[in-house]
Amino acid sequence: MLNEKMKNALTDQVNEEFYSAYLYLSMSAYFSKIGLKGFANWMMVQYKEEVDHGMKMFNYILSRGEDVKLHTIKEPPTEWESPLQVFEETLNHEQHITERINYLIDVAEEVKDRATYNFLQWFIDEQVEEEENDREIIDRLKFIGDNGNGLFMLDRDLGTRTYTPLTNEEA
Ligand code: OFO
Repeated sequence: MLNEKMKNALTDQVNEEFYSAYLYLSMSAYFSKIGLKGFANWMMVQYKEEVDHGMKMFNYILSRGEDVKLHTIKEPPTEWESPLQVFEETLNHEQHITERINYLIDVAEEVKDRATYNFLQWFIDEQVEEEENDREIIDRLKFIGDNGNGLFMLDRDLGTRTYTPLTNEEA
């Protein structure tokens, strides 16, 4: 059993995570279209990780004996002006998700739900890592500026990112 407010907040977060997945899938399509295959790969890995986040949240609600009413996922944007703009938007979005996770923790504390409080710690660590990754890529893109060679090298680096599924304990 979950407190009603807690359950609703977690269910909204399932939607937020699947929207994140959609957003990054759309960004992956944008990068493919402009010929940056490595950037497209990076965003495709990000998409898969967000699906894992959504499923982790979904499975947790079920594990507490609740049903899950899924909401409509809103449509993501499809066009950006530059790779830098994409990653600035990605960082903004992750900062929004961090605020959401902090809100969920506030609710868990308010309703004295220790299990959910513990469950959310994984997401806190994940958010630190995600924001750091985005900042690093933004810094590199700013350093590169209009240098085509630099962009080519970054594209090659981002193309090496691989998806690692969550372990059984994490999922
Ligand atoms: Fe990007 O961490 Fe989930 O949303």
